[in-house]
Amino acid sequence: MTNSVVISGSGLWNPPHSISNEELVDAYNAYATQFNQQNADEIESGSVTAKPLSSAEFIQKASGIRSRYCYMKDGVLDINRMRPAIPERSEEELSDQAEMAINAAKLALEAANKSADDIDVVIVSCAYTQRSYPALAIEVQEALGIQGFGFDMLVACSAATFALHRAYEMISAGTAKGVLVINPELTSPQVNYCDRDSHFIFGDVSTAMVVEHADTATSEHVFDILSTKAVTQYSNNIRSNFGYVSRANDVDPYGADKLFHQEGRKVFKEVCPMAAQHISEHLERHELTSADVKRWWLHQANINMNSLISKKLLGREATLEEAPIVLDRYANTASAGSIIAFNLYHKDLQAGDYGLLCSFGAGYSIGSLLVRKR
Ligand code: CO8
Repeated sequence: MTNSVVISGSGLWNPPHSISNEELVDAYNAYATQFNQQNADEIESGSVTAKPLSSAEFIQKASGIRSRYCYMKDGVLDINRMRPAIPERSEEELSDQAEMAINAAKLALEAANKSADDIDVVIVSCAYTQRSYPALAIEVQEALGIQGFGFDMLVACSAATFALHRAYEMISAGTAKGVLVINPELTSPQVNYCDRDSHFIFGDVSTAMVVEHADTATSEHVFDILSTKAVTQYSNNIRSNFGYVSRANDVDPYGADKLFHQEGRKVFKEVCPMAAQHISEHLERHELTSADVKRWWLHQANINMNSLISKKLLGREATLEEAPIVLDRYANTASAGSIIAFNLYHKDLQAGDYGLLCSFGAGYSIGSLLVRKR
């Protein structure tokens, strides 16, 4: 056996519902107007801050997002609810996130030409899991009939790349024969749809990848993982305080600070140079430069971030062919963004072409994989 580790297939599943900027802004503005009317006296006296109005033009210009998928549209656009209405499932039913995970996993297995017998590790890795235990990965493992083990990982926007790193290491070490890395990004329950600055950012989606030895790979599009690189640096600029301790803190477990919130400008300024430096250093390890990379599957948080990072790397704006953008249709899907870009834009690459997957986000966390088409 050679020591080569490959990505041999990927899967992408999106929910059937989508919400355009216009629909989202109409609902938010109706909610904000109602809030301002209902709190007119307090706003007048200065004890309550008026809700500012949102704008679809701003959203598209500031982020590049036009639309996002939503696991459950019901409730999000209801100005008296402003959160998805997801019915609770019984303990005997498949959980929502496991179902999302399985949908993407089946597509990845099919693309990789693999069955459950070829997999012995399942990693469910995403920004949130809907419960702490039993692990979603074990529920997915059971539903797919996989023998071996599974575990969940949380690394916010870098969950997918960091899990691929673990898969790469397990295959390299010979402790696994086939790893299924799945990212069921159910973000909508954590979005504060009452917050003008962040109500538009996220979408729901599920992605998956199969990682195995080159010697067992039989699919049409196989990518050698040449190396991985990760870095984290603590920052409070992207944060969610939701957690099991809230109950003991005697606070509202659904307050605004328990949902996603960020200092978007600071994130932009701090993360772009970090990501560009990280990628350059990763390429230098292989005596490569940015010009040698045919495809950039970058994290999809904001189109202006990707444009700035690619300018720092290439000295010019990357073309859409070089660095595909999917966030116009999918929005920020936490860790799934770069995997969606890979899934949709890898088949045209030729043998020997280099590609780079890179995530950047909360933590801060940055993760990259340098790959080469077989
Ligand atoms: N409509 C109209 N105006 C608005 C809106 C809106 N919706 N929102 C803000 N404005 C206003 C602001 O109030 C401001 O007005 P003023 O100048 O009067 O103060 C003006 O527009 C400009 O505001 P900003 O400076 O905030 O706008 P930016 O140009 O910076 O764009 C962005 C805001 C789009 C948020 C941008 O800063 C950005 O994308 N930054 C990077 C964010 C990022 O990458 N975050 C990553 C977070 S994701 C992650 O790590 C994973 C977390 C886990 C997943 C969570 C799932 C829920």
